[in-house]
Amino acid sequence: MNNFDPNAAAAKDSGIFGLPFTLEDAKLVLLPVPWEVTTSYGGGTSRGPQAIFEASKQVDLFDYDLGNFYESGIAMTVLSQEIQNWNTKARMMAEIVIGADSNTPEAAIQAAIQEVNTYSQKLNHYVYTETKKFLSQGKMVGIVGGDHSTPFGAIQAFLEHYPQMGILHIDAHADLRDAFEGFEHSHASIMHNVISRTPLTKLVQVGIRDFCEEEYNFIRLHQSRIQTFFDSAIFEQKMHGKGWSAICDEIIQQLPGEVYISFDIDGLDPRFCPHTGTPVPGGLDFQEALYLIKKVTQSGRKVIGFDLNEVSPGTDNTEENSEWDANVGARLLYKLCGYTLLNT
Ligand SMILES: [Mn+2]
Repeated sequence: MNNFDPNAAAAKDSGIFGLPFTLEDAKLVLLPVPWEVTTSYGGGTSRGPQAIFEASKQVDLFDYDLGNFYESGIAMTVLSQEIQNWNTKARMMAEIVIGADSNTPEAAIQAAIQEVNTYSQKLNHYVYTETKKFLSQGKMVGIVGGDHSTPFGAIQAFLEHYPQMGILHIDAHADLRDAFEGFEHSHASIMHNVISRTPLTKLVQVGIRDFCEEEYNFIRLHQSRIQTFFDSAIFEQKMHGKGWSAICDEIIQQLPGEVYISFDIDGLDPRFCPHTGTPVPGGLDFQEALYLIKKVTQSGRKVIGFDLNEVSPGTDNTEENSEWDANVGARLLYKLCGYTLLNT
């Protein structure tokens, strides 16, 4: 922090948000996971962490709601080259499955699915181990995806540390599909995996507006553990004159005292994330999402950690293409850091 001027432009070799912290002196560690193996529609989310890192240098450090929380220290780990290599190899295998037609031998499809699943397990183990390491050091942790399959290992590690925690899941999709396209750890299956493979007791979903009947039935089957605030139900309440603040209170009431936030950027209105893999019309306004998170902390609950995923700079690398999504992502990430650091 010596010689650091929070009001100046970010130095060239600075860390995330232009900050000078090392992993050792940061209270909050961000783990980037450049991974998009199972995405089936628009691509680019594996480059999300790098794009957010670059855009983060433009974020003003002083925050209207949270003051100078950055002083507790925020640092991002170096992007793992090994994970990027796994991503490339597993993606090639996934494309065999996604692009399969009637001429593709069934054995080739099954072998490719098997290989993708093995890479996903390796990825989950990596994210679990890294998260566990930092939590054991007494640090807070945030995951920066990548697609929405990336936080599974982190959620496992958080649950070992905070067994009573609940998940606040902001997303356009329910993500409750069982092994979508045969991939056990598909981005569309993250919360199915959390419910079926971890002891999590409370999943509270907000903004959900794209799901299949099987997912709807899964929610009803697990209604003691899953509470879903569908986007169209939220909209209808608003049309009947109910304020967002009162709706937030109902959402928050479902959450336990310790809250992990799993934030898929496509939970927001697509104008905030036009290049995300699977945009859906409708969704939350940027300020509505922030207000919900603020109210979680005002209720006395603690945000203990988070993931931010599906931010994509697009695939054609033009500057106007890449900047906006990452700009929104970096600002959202900064707020998530701030509300998490309130606990320190
Ligand atoms: Mn999702």
